[in-house]
Amino acid sequence: MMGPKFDRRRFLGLTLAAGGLANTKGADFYLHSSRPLDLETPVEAFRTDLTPNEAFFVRSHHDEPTVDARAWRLRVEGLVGHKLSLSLADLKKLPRHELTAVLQCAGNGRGAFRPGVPGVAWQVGGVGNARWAGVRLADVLARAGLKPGAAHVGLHGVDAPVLPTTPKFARSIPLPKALHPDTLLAYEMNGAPLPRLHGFPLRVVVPGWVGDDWIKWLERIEVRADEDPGFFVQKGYRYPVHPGPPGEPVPVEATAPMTELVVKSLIAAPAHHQRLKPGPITVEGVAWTGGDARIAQVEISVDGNVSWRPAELLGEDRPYGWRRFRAVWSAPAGHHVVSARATDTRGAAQPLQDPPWNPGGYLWNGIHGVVVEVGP
Ligand SMILES: Nc1nc2c(c(=O)[nH]1)N[C@H]1C(S)=C(S)[C@@H](COP(=O)(O)O)O[C@H]1N2
Ligand SMILES: [Mo]
Repeated sequence: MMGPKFDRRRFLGLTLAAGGLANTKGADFYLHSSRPLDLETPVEAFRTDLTPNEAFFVRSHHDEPTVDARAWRLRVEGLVGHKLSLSLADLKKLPRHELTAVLQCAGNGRGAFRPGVPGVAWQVGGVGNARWAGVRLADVLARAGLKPGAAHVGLHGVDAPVLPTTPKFARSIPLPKALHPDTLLAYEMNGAPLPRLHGFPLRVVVPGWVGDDWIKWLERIEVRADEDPGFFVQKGYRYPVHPGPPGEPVPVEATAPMTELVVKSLIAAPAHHQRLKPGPITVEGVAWTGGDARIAQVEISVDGNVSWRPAELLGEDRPYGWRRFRAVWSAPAGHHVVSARATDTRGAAQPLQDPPWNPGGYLWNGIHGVVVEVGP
Protein backbone atom coordinates (compact mmCIF):
# COMPACT_ATOMS: atom_id res chain seq x y z
CA MET A 1 0.00 0.00 0.00
CA MET A 2 1.06 3.55 -0.58
CA GLY A 3 1.86 5.43 2.57
CA PRO A 4 0.49 8.83 3.49
CA LYS A 5 3.68 10.42 2.18
CA PHE A 6 3.22 8.96 -1.30
CA ASP A 7 4.54 11.41 -3.84
CA ARG A 8 3.88 10.22 -7.33
CA ARG A 9 6.66 12.28 -8.91
CA ARG A 10 9.20 10.71 -6.63
CA PHE A 11 8.19 7.19 -7.60
CA LEU A 12 8.15 8.07 -11.25
CA GLY A 13 11.58 9.64 -10.92
CA LEU A 14 11.16 11.44 -14.19
CA THR A 15 12.00 15.02 -13.40
CA LEU A 16 15.03 16.13 -15.36
CA ALA A 17 16.92 18.77 -13.44
CA ALA A 18 19.74 19.95 -15.69
CA GLY A 19 21.36 18.94 -18.94
CA GLY A 20 19.13 17.70 -21.70
CA LEU A 21 18.74 15.19 -24.45
CA ALA A 22 21.85 14.48 -26.44
CA ASN A 23 22.48 12.23 -29.37
CA THR A 24 25.93 10.82 -28.70
CA LYS A 25 27.51 7.52 -29.74
CA GLY A 26 24.64 7.17 -32.24
CA ALA A 27 21.93 6.84 -29.57
CA ASP A 28 19.79 9.16 -27.44
CA PHE A 29 20.94 9.96 -23.92
CA TYR A 30 20.22 12.40 -21.13
CA LEU A 31 23.35 14.48 -20.89
CA HIS A 32 24.07 15.11 -17.19
CA SER A 33 27.52 16.55 -17.80
CA SER A 34 29.77 16.85 -20.81
CA ARG A 35 33.04 17.24 -18.92
CA PRO A 36 33.39 14.79 -17.35
CA LEU A 37 31.01 12.87 -19.56
CA ASP A 38 27.92 11.51 -17.82
CA LEU A 39 25.32 10.04 -20.14
CA GLU A 40 22.10 8.39 -19.02
CA THR A 41 20.23 5.84 -21.11
CA PRO A 42 16.49 6.57 -21.55
CA VAL A 43 14.51 3.79 -19.87
CA GLU A 44 12.60 3.02 -23.08
CA ALA A 45 15.87 1.51 -24.42
CA PHE A 46 15.75 -1.34 -21.88
CA ARG A 47 13.80 -3.76 -24.05
CA THR A 48 16.63 -6.14 -24.94
CA ASP A 49 18.68 -8.67 -23.00
CA LEU A 50 21.92 -6.84 -23.77
CA THR A 51 22.28 -3.07 -23.86
CA PRO A 52 24.09 -2.15 -27.09
CA ASN A 53 27.47 -0.49 -26.55
CA GLU A 54 26.35 2.67 -28.33
CA ALA A 55 23.34 3.01 -25.98
CA PHE A 56 25.22 2.13 -22.76
CA PHE A 57 25.33 4.82 -20.04
CA VAL A 58 28.64 6.55 -19.33
CA ARG A 59 29.93 7.69 -15.95
CA SER A 60 33.39 9.24 -15.93
CA HIS A 61 35.08 11.37 -13.27
CA HIS A 62 37.81 12.77 -15.53
CA ASP A 63 38.31 13.22 -19.26
CA GLU A 64 38.36 9.90 -21.09
CA PRO A 65 41.91 9.01 -22.11
CA THR A 66 42.76 7.65 -25.54
CA VAL A 67 45.03 4.70 -24.87
CA ASP A 68 47.54 3.38 -27.41
CA ALA A 69 47.03 -0.34 -26.89
CA ARG A 70 50.51 -1.21 -28.23
CA ALA A 71 52.30 0.98 -25.70
CA TRP A 72 49.86 0.21 -22.87
CA ARG A 73 50.89 -2.21 -20.09
CA LEU A 74 49.07 -3.50 -17.02
CA ARG A 75 51.38 -3.29 -14.02
CA VAL A 76 50.81 -5.54 -11.00
CA GLU A 77 52.66 -4.52 -7.84
CA GLY A 78 52.49 -4.17 -4.08
CA LEU A 79 52.30 -7.26 -1.88
CA VAL A 80 53.19 -9.66 -4.70
CA GLY A 81 55.95 -12.22 -5.12
CA HIS A 82 57.07 -10.63 -8.37
CA LYS A 83 55.87 -7.51 -10.17
CA LEU A 84 54.26 -7.96 -13.57
CA SER A 85 54.01 -5.78 -16.64
CA LEU A 86 51.57 -7.33 -19.08
CA SER A 87 50.69 -6.33 -22.62
CA LEU A 88 47.24 -6.89 -24.07
CA ALA A 89 48.69 -9.84 -26.02
CA ASP A 90 50.06 -11.33 -22.76
CA LEU A 91 46.63 -11.04 -21.18
CA LYS A 92 44.89 -12.62 -24.15
CA LYS A 93 47.11 -15.72 -23.71
CA LEU A 94 45.47 -16.36 -20.32
CA PRO A 95 42.25 -18.41 -20.27
CA ARG A 96 39.32 -16.45 -21.59
CA HIS A 97 36.24 -16.16 -19.42
CA GLU A 98 32.95 -14.47 -20.21
CA LEU A 99 29.70 -13.65 -18.49
CA THR A 100 26.69 -11.38 -18.70
CA ALA A 101 26.38 -8.81 -15.92
CA VAL A 102 24.56 -5.61 -15.04
CA LEU A 103 26.75 -2.56 -14.60
CA GLN A 104 24.96 0.04 -12.50
CA CYS A 105 26.19 3.26 -10.98
CA ALA A 106 25.61 3.24 -7.21
CA GLY A 107 24.10 6.72 -7.68
CA ASN A 108 21.51 5.57 -10.20
CA GLY A 109 18.16 7.01 -9.02
CA ARG A 110 19.84 9.69 -6.89
CA GLY A 111 17.53 12.32 -8.40
CA ALA A 112 14.56 10.75 -6.57
CA PHE A 113 15.90 11.21 -3.01
CA ARG A 114 14.18 13.85 -0.87
CA PRO A 115 15.72 15.93 0.50
CA GLY A 116 17.93 16.13 -2.57
CA VAL A 117 21.62 15.31 -2.34
CA PRO A 118 24.61 16.59 -4.33
CA GLY A 119 25.99 14.51 -7.19
CA VAL A 120 24.88 13.50 -10.67
CA ALA A 121 21.05 13.51 -10.54
CA TRP A 122 20.58 10.18 -12.28
CA GLN A 123 16.97 9.22 -12.85
CA VAL A 124 16.79 5.51 -13.66
CA GLY A 125 19.06 4.94 -16.67
CA GLY A 126 22.51 4.78 -15.05
CA VAL A 127 22.51 1.06 -15.71
CA GLY A 128 23.00 -1.44 -18.53
CA ASN A 129 23.48 -5.17 -19.10
CA ALA A 130 26.36 -6.45 -21.22
CA ARG A 131 28.34 -9.55 -22.12
CA TRP A 132 31.88 -9.09 -20.78
CA ALA A 133 34.88 -11.16 -21.91
CA GLY A 134 38.43 -11.15 -20.61
CA VAL A 135 40.56 -12.91 -18.04
CA ARG A 136 40.04 -13.68 -14.39
CA LEU A 137 41.65 -11.17 -12.04
CA ALA A 138 42.50 -14.25 -9.92
CA ASP A 139 44.60 -15.69 -12.79
CA VAL A 140 46.61 -12.47 -13.04
CA LEU A 141 47.11 -12.33 -9.26
CA ALA A 142 48.19 -16.00 -9.25
CA ARG A 143 50.91 -15.19 -11.77
CA ALA A 144 52.22 -12.41 -9.54
CA GLY A 145 51.88 -14.46 -6.36
CA LEU A 146 50.43 -12.96 -3.18
CA LYS A 147 52.58 -12.09 -0.19
CA PRO A 148 51.35 -12.64 3.38
CA GLY A 149 49.21 -9.73 4.53
CA ALA A 150 47.57 -9.18 1.15
CA ALA A 151 43.95 -8.19 1.87
CA HIS A 152 42.84 -5.54 -0.66
CA VAL A 153 43.42 -5.01 -4.35
CA GLY A 154 43.87 -1.41 -5.52
CA LEU A 155 42.62 -0.64 -9.03
CA HIS A 156 43.94 2.37 -10.94
CA GLY A 157 43.02 3.73 -14.36
CA VAL A 158 44.93 5.87 -16.85
CA ASP A 159 42.48 8.79 -16.49
CA ALA A 160 43.55 11.69 -14.29
CA PRO A 161 41.95 14.89 -13.00
CA VAL A 162 42.17 18.06 -15.07
CA LEU A 163 42.67 20.22 -11.97
CA PRO A 164 45.35 19.34 -9.41
CA THR A 165 42.86 20.01 -6.60
CA THR A 166 40.53 17.22 -7.78
CA PRO A 167 41.26 13.78 -6.34
CA LYS A 168 42.05 11.01 -8.82
CA PHE A 169 39.39 8.35 -9.14
CA ALA A 170 40.61 4.97 -7.84
CA ARG A 171 39.16 2.05 -5.94
CA SER A 172 40.19 -1.02 -4.01
CA ILE A 173 38.20 -4.19 -3.49
CA PRO A 174 38.67 -6.78 -0.75
CA LEU A 175 40.86 -9.75 -1.76
CA PRO A 176 38.09 -12.40 -1.57
CA LYS A 177 36.05 -10.53 -4.20
CA ALA A 178 39.17 -9.95 -6.31
CA LEU A 179 39.84 -13.71 -6.24
CA HIS A 180 36.24 -14.64 -7.06
CA PRO A 181 36.24 -16.60 -10.34
CA ASP A 182 33.70 -14.20 -11.87
CA THR A 183 35.71 -11.03 -11.21
CA LEU A 184 37.24 -10.21 -14.59
CA LEU A 185 39.59 -7.92 -16.40
CA ALA A 186 37.55 -7.45 -19.55
CA TYR A 187 38.85 -6.53 -22.99
CA GLU A 188 35.52 -7.12 -24.76
CA MET A 189 32.01 -5.75 -24.31
CA ASN A 190 29.14 -7.35 -26.22
CA GLY A 191 31.55 -9.11 -28.59
CA ALA A 192 33.48 -5.96 -29.55
CA PRO A 193 36.77 -4.57 -28.20
CA LEU A 194 35.96 -2.47 -25.15
CA PRO A 195 34.85 0.95 -26.46
CA ARG A 196 36.98 3.93 -25.43
CA LEU A 197 34.22 5.46 -23.27
CA HIS A 198 33.89 2.15 -21.41
CA GLY A 199 37.59 1.72 -20.66
CA PHE A 200 39.60 0.57 -23.70
CA PRO A 201 41.73 -1.48 -23.58
CA LEU A 202 40.91 -3.09 -20.20
CA ARG A 203 38.39 -2.64 -17.40
CA VAL A 204 37.50 -4.42 -14.21
CA VAL A 205 34.18 -6.32 -14.08
CA VAL A 206 32.89 -6.94 -10.56
CA PRO A 207 29.58 -8.75 -11.12
CA GLY A 208 26.86 -8.01 -8.59
CA TRP A 209 28.79 -5.07 -7.12
CA VAL A 210 28.42 -1.31 -7.56
CA GLY A 211 29.70 0.28 -10.77
CA ASP A 212 32.40 2.41 -9.15
CA ASP A 213 34.50 -0.74 -8.60
CA TRP A 214 34.50 -1.46 -12.34
CA ILE A 215 37.65 0.58 -13.04
CA LYS A 216 38.04 1.63 -16.70
CA TRP A 217 41.34 2.09 -18.59
CA LEU A 218 42.97 -0.12 -15.96
CA GLU A 219 46.77 0.30 -15.86
CA ARG A 220 47.85 -0.57 -12.36
CA ILE A 221 46.87 -3.16 -9.77
CA GLU A 222 48.30 -2.69 -6.29
CA VAL A 223 47.95 -5.53 -3.80
CA ARG A 224 47.71 -3.98 -0.34
CA ALA A 225 47.20 -4.81 3.33
CA ASP A 226 44.62 -2.04 3.70
CA GLU A 227 42.01 -0.22 1.62
CA ASP A 228 43.10 2.33 -0.95
CA PRO A 229 43.72 5.54 1.06
CA GLY A 230 42.29 7.85 -1.61
CA PHE A 231 39.22 10.10 -1.51
CA PHE A 232 36.95 7.78 -3.51
CA VAL A 233 37.30 4.93 -1.01
CA GLN A 234 37.73 6.83 2.26
CA LYS A 235 35.23 9.66 1.67
CA GLY A 236 33.13 8.98 -1.44
CA TYR A 237 31.03 5.97 -2.43
CA ARG A 238 30.24 5.07 1.16
CA TYR A 239 26.88 4.11 2.64
CA PRO A 240 25.67 4.45 6.26
CA VAL A 241 26.09 1.27 8.28
CA HIS A 242 22.72 2.15 9.87
CA PRO A 243 20.80 4.62 7.67
CA GLY A 244 19.10 7.34 9.72
CA PRO A 245 16.40 9.95 9.18
CA PRO A 246 16.25 11.75 5.80
CA GLY A 247 18.41 14.85 5.66
CA GLU A 248 20.50 14.00 8.71
CA PRO A 249 24.27 14.18 8.12
CA VAL A 250 26.15 10.91 8.67
CA PRO A 251 29.77 11.04 9.91
CA VAL A 252 32.16 9.17 7.66
CA GLU A 253 33.09 6.80 10.54
CA ALA A 254 29.48 5.56 10.49
CA THR A 255 29.73 4.60 6.80
CA ALA A 256 31.39 1.79 4.86
CA PRO A 257 32.29 1.28 1.18
CA MET A 258 29.39 -0.13 -0.80
CA THR A 259 29.60 -3.64 -2.19
CA GLU A 260 26.52 -5.44 -3.58
CA LEU A 261 23.75 -3.93 -5.65
CA VAL A 262 20.15 -4.19 -4.44
CA VAL A 263 17.04 -5.64 -6.08
CA LYS A 264 15.44 -3.35 -8.66
CA SER A 265 13.18 -3.25 -11.71
CA LEU A 266 12.29 -0.72 -14.40
CA ILE A 267 9.39 -0.42 -16.82
CA ALA A 268 10.63 0.09 -20.37
CA ALA A 269 7.26 -0.10 -22.12
CA PRO A 270 4.78 1.46 -22.27
CA ALA A 271 6.57 4.79 -22.10
CA HIS A 272 5.70 7.46 -19.55
CA HIS A 273 2.72 9.51 -20.82
CA GLN A 274 2.17 7.15 -23.74
CA ARG A 275 -1.35 7.23 -25.17
CA LEU A 276 -2.79 3.77 -25.73
CA LYS A 277 -5.92 2.21 -27.15
CA PRO A 278 -8.07 0.11 -24.77
CA GLY A 279 -7.37 -3.60 -24.99
CA PRO A 280 -4.38 -5.87 -24.39
CA ILE A 281 -1.21 -3.92 -23.60
CA THR A 282 2.16 -5.55 -23.06
CA VAL A 283 4.00 -4.18 -20.06
CA GLU A 284 7.71 -4.99 -20.19
CA GLY A 285 10.95 -4.13 -18.49
CA VAL A 286 14.03 -5.47 -16.75
CA ALA A 287 14.88 -6.61 -13.22
CA TRP A 288 18.18 -7.39 -11.52
CA THR A 289 19.75 -7.69 -8.10
CA GLY A 290 23.14 -7.85 -6.39
CA GLY A 291 25.76 -10.36 -5.28
CA ASP A 292 25.10 -13.73 -6.85
CA ALA A 293 21.38 -13.66 -6.03
CA ARG A 294 18.80 -14.03 -8.80
CA ILE A 295 15.40 -12.53 -9.50
CA ALA A 296 12.65 -14.63 -7.89
CA GLN A 297 9.64 -12.69 -9.17
CA VAL A 298 8.46 -9.46 -10.71
CA GLU A 299 4.96 -8.14 -10.07
CA ILE A 300 3.04 -5.48 -11.95
CA SER A 301 0.52 -3.01 -10.58
CA VAL A 302 -1.85 -0.99 -12.72
CA ASP A 303 -3.57 0.80 -9.84
CA GLY A 304 -0.81 2.86 -8.23
CA ASN A 305 0.86 0.11 -6.14
CA VAL A 306 -2.36 -1.15 -4.52
CA SER A 307 -2.69 -4.60 -6.05
CA TRP A 308 -0.07 -6.73 -7.79
CA ARG A 309 -0.07 -9.49 -10.39
CA PRO A 310 2.88 -11.65 -11.43
CA ALA A 311 4.78 -10.92 -14.64
CA GLU A 312 6.42 -13.57 -16.79
CA LEU A 313 10.22 -13.73 -16.50
CA LEU A 314 12.12 -14.15 -19.75
CA GLY A 315 15.67 -15.33 -20.42
CA GLU A 316 18.00 -17.39 -18.27
CA ASP A 317 17.78 -17.74 -14.51
CA ARG A 318 21.37 -16.90 -13.55
CA PRO A 319 23.17 -14.39 -11.37
CA TYR A 320 24.56 -11.01 -12.47
CA GLY A 321 22.57 -10.37 -15.64
CA TRP A 322 19.17 -8.74 -15.71
CA ARG A 323 15.98 -10.55 -16.63
CA ARG A 324 13.39 -9.14 -18.92
CA PHE A 325 9.78 -9.42 -17.75
CA ARG A 326 6.46 -9.15 -19.50
CA ALA A 327 2.79 -9.00 -18.53
CA VAL A 328 -0.26 -8.52 -20.70
CA TRP A 329 -2.87 -6.18 -19.28
CA SER A 330 -6.37 -5.53 -20.63
CA ALA A 331 -6.36 -1.80 -20.21
CA PRO A 332 -9.67 0.02 -19.69
CA ALA A 333 -10.04 3.67 -20.68
CA GLY A 334 -8.59 6.19 -18.25
CA HIS A 335 -5.34 7.33 -16.66
CA HIS A 336 -3.34 4.55 -15.04
CA VAL A 337 -0.11 4.25 -13.09
CA VAL A 338 1.71 1.12 -14.23
CA SER A 339 4.51 0.01 -11.92
CA ALA A 340 6.75 -2.98 -11.30
CA ARG A 341 8.22 -4.56 -8.17
CA ALA A 342 10.96 -7.20 -8.06
CA THR A 343 11.84 -9.73 -5.35
CA ASP A 344 15.14 -11.61 -5.34
CA THR A 345 16.18 -15.09 -4.20
CA ARG A 346 17.44 -13.62 -0.92
CA GLY A 347 13.84 -12.62 -0.18
CA ALA A 348 14.56 -8.91 -0.60
CA ALA A 349 11.91 -6.89 -2.43
CA GLN A 350 11.87 -3.31 -3.67
CA PRO A 351 10.50 -1.07 -0.90
CA LEU A 352 6.98 0.31 -1.32
CA GLN A 353 8.03 3.37 0.67
CA ASP A 354 11.15 5.44 0.08
CA PRO A 355 14.44 3.52 -0.02
CA PRO A 356 16.76 4.48 2.90
CA TRP A 357 17.88 8.09 2.53
CA ASN A 358 21.66 8.53 2.62
CA PRO A 359 23.83 11.62 2.09
CA GLY A 360 25.49 10.20 -1.03
CA GLY A 361 22.17 9.35 -2.67
CA TYR A 362 23.17 5.75 -3.33
CA LEU A 363 21.33 2.50 -4.00
CA TRP A 364 17.92 3.98 -4.78
CA ASN A 365 15.63 1.08 -5.61
CA GLY A 366 12.13 2.45 -5.18
CA ILE A 367 9.21 1.40 -7.37
CA HIS A 368 9.43 2.70 -10.93
CA GLY A 369 6.17 3.53 -12.65
CA VAL A 370 4.79 5.18 -15.73
CA VAL A 371 1.54 7.06 -16.28
CA VAL A 372 -0.39 5.99 -19.35
CA GLU A 373 -3.54 7.43 -20.86
CA VAL A 374 -5.84 4.83 -22.36
CA GLY A 375 -8.54 6.15 -24.65
CA PRO A 376 -9.99 5.96 -28.11
N1 LIG B 1 39.11 4.85 -14.50
C1 LIG B 1 37.83 5.06 -14.17
N2 LIG B 1 37.03 4.01 -13.97
C2 LIG B 1 35.73 4.20 -13.66
C3 LIG B 1 35.18 5.49 -13.49
C4 LIG B 1 36.05 6.59 -13.73
O1 LIG B 1 35.67 7.75 -13.64
N3 LIG B 1 37.36 6.34 -14.07
N4 LIG B 1 33.88 5.63 -13.13
C5 LIG B 1 33.28 4.50 -12.38
C6 LIG B 1 31.86 4.59 -12.14
S1 LIG B 1 31.38 5.53 -10.81
C7 LIG B 1 30.94 3.85 -12.85
S2 LIG B 1 29.31 3.86 -12.43
C8 LIG B 1 31.37 3.04 -14.00
C9 LIG B 1 30.63 3.46 -15.26
O2 LIG B 1 31.03 2.67 -16.34
P1 LIG B 1 30.60 3.05 -17.84
O3 LIG B 1 30.99 4.47 -18.10
O4 LIG B 1 31.29 2.07 -18.72
O5 LIG B 1 29.10 2.88 -17.90
O6 LIG B 1 32.76 3.13 -14.25
C10 LIG B 1 33.56 3.19 -13.09
N5 LIG B 1 34.95 3.10 -13.48
MO1 LIG C 1 29.12 5.28 -10.49
